[in-house]
Parts: sequence; C-alpha cells; structure tokens
Amino acid sequence: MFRSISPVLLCGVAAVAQAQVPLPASVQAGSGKFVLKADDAIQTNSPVAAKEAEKFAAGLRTSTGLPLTVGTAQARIRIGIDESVRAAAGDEGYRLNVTPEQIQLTAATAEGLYHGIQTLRQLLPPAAFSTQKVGGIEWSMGSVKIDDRPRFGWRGFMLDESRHFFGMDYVKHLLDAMAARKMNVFHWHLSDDDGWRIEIKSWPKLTEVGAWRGTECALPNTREGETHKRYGGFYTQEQIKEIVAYAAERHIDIMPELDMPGHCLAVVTAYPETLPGTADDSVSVQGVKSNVISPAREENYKMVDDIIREVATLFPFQFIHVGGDEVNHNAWSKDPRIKELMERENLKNLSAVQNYFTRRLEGIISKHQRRMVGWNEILGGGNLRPDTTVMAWTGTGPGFEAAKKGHPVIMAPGPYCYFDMGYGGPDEPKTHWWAGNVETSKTYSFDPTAGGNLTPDQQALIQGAHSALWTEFVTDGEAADYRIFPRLNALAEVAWTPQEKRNWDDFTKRFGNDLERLHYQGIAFRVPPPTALW
Ligand code: TNX
Repeated sequence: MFRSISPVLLCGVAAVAQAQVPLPASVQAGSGKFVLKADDAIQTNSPVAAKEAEKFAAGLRTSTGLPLTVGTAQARIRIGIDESVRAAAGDEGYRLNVTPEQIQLTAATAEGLYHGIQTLRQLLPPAAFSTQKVGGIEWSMGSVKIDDRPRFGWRGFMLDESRHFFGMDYVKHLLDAMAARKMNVFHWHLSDDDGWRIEIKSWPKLTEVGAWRGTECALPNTREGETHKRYGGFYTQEQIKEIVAYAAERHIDIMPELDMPGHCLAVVTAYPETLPGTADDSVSVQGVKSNVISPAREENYKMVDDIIREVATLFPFQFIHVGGDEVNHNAWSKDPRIKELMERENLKNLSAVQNYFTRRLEGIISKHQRRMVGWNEILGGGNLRPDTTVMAWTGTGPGFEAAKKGHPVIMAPGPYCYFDMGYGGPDEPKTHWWAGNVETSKTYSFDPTAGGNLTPDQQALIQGAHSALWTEFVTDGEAADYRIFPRLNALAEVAWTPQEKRNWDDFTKRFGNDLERLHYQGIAFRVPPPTALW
C-alpha cells in the first residue's frame, strides 16, 4: 500500500514538463531551450557562489554523468553573488535567466543561490533528481526568466521521533526532500512520553533509561498492542552535530523540541524524583498517568538548565521549543509543595502554576542566548516575554490571539497541517482523526493570515507555515513517507508562493512532475487518487 509509483505510470500523470513546486513569485517563459552539453562548466564569482554551485554540480554529475566542473573560467552556466539583487529578492530570493545560450543565476546571499539552484534542478527533467546515472535523456530546460522570493521566512516541518524512532538516514532523506522544495526549518520533536531521544551528558539516564521501552525496560510499552522486549534509540551528541551540519548545507535550520512539563513519562521514568511529591491518579488527554514534572521542585529547574545548556551547544538555531501542550494540571493537585508554591507566588489556580513554570523556562532559555517557542497553551497567563514565539496547533485562532498580544507566531493548525490525520481515502491505515481528514487539497487551501482581522503590524508577526507528523501510529520510514508526501509538497507552496499566485487547479497540473521528483528521491509517497476524488 505504501509503494511509490513507477516513472512509467507517472508519465501519464505529469501533463506539464518541468513544472515548479513551489511556484516562484514571477515566471516569464521565453522561446527555445538550453541544452546541457558534455563540456559545460559552471562559472562562479566568489567562494560563496562556488560552494553553492558545487552542490548543484554534485547532484547533476550523479544523474547526468556529465563532469560539470566549477571554476572562474568563462562558461555558459553562471552562478554568482550580486548585492544589487537584494532590493528585489531579499535575503532568500534570487534572479534566474535561462536562454538557449546561457544560464545566469544571481542572489545576494548563499541561501538565495541555494533556492535558485533548487529551481534550476526542477527546470531539468525530474530524472535530474535520480541518485543513479540516467541515460537516454536530453538534459534541457526551456528559456525562462524567474524573479523569486518567499512569502514567509519560516517554512517548517516537525517529525515526532519519540512515539517511534526513525534514525539518521530517515532524517537525512527528509531534509533532502524539504530542501528541494525550499523549506527551511526542521522541527525535531525529541522527547515525549514514549522516549527521550537526545544524549544529555549531565543527565545520562534520560537516554540510558528513557530511550527504551518494552517488557524488559523501566519504561513500559506505551502504544496499544506493542509487545516489544526493548524498543527505541537515541541520537548521540556526535550524531546530532552530523545532522545539524547536513541540514545547514541545505540551508535548513533545526529547532529541537524538549516537551515539558507534560508529555514527560520518559523523563520521570529515568528520574522519578522529578514528579510531584504526592501522586495523583488523573491522566492526560492521551490517557497517560504521572507524566508531568513538578514546577515546585527547585532541582527540576537545575535539570532543565543543564539540558538547555547542552542543547544550545548542539543547535546553533536561535529557537528552542519547550512544548507546553496538553499538561494534565490535576497531576499537581495533591502535592503540598505545589500548594506552598501557589501561596508564595500568589498563583490562583493550576493554570497559573503552568504559567509560572513557563516563565522560569523563558529565563533559562534567554540565559543560554536562545528564544523560546511553545505550543499555544503557553499563552495562558498573558504575561510572557514579547519575543516568546507561539506555535498555533489547535487552530489559527490562538495564533491570531498571540499576534494581537505582540508575540511572533508560527501557524501549524491541525486541520490543515497535521499529516498524522487521514487523507480520507478508503485505504486509510489506522491514524489520528481529531482534526478531521487532511486531504492534500485541504493543506493546499491553507492561508496562514486569512481570517485573523489583524493590523499590518500584527500580520507581520505571522512568521510562516509549519506542518507536523506525530507518529503514534507510524512505525517506520515508509509509513511516514506515505503520511508526509504529497502533503508536504502542498505546504511548501503555501509557505513560499505569494497568496495571489496560488491556485489548486494550477497546482494539480504541476504536481505530477513533483511526484516524479519524489520518486527519484526515493520517497514512498501516497499515490493520489484521480483528481476528481481529491
Ligand atoms: C496533539 S499537537 C499533540 C500530540 C499528539 C497529536 C496527535 C500537540 C502539541 N500535542 O502529542 O501526538 O495531537 O495529532
């Protein structure tokens, strides 16, 4: 069921040759085409341009078998930094001119060139994405002038590696697929009830104990029907560095998430003393008991401080996500130390206790020169630091509310952006349902600023569009690919393309080529049913 389609079949699907996803801001087709020749080389004007050009050449050498050397000698393909492009293209945009005689790509920054290179790759036949040499193809692209820049600076995707663990190769494969579609933030959900996935040297049991579940482990099997003796895994700090570098080469930032104070069963299994002193039998919305750490235990802040310090040395990105979602406040209701805290700090209820915890986290994160991101539940209390960023997941409403309070906002509403929801087809594997079906067309229809009734200043606080795959029901990479693709292709266009240029019918005409690229990238995407059924 998860098998991707063969290229032969796809020829029927792909009606328009070399169509772009996401659609650039401005495309003017010319006449004639540029055909790659065996002696073509790439001319660059600076070390920065040469570095990006080399990435382009390396991919094409594999699929075309052509030598494509990169240097400063005059050549028909020119890739260069040009400060004058910045006025029109900003930091991430580029200008591209393809004629039968030459290709000229310019941008003010390395990112801009990188995005332009993705466009160039997409202008070639989809087999340019092949990881093996493909013979019998004319490597050409139609003449075209493109001026491009993204609608949003934040174009994100989250992978939950706690519920199930996928590993390095899978993450790299995702980063490749994101980069080809100009996405730039990978949000790594590295902790939850079902496993802690990042080595923290000052608290070793987080992974020694918290990364493994099953009948032979302290952390029990957490998913319905699981019979593992031992299941799990984690990333060493060396592996994290390798992934961060791999992403950086693709101009993708990685935002780690350590979810707290709820969703902490793995943490409290490793360090039971982090729990409230008096247990309570209540459960979280997901039915998990005793998975909330205590905000009244001072030593917990020391632990969080140690974790954030280590995390900040591994991830250069300015944002760290600390969760804050679905906290079962009742878990705190019987603990005398919580009652003392409430009296001391004049906290009126248990929501105010979460707010107290969130504000302590803000302090810790800013001490380590990072900015905090949290799920929209952190908004309760209304007294957060203005630069704390809210990720809206239950809908766009809490995002608009946050923008009205002056917070930066990332929009990831479940009904459009949660790829763990079903596609709604008859062949749907078991999955989440709480946000309804999320057909690819539903994702495509998302406009992050629509309906907010925001002033221009508030609108400017909406940083972009973000998507997520939660993996309670997703056990391996192939199943994850099926859930993510092609919805991610649609989300990439939501986040990049100017709203007035977006049109579902037009997207469906360009879509076949992009599925073909997915195929060559080795992605087991879901084959969409005929258009009438989307
Ligand atoms: C809600 S989204 C959660 C996750 C679940 C997801 C399933 C969010 C912040 N919390 O823990 O995996 O729903 O769709």
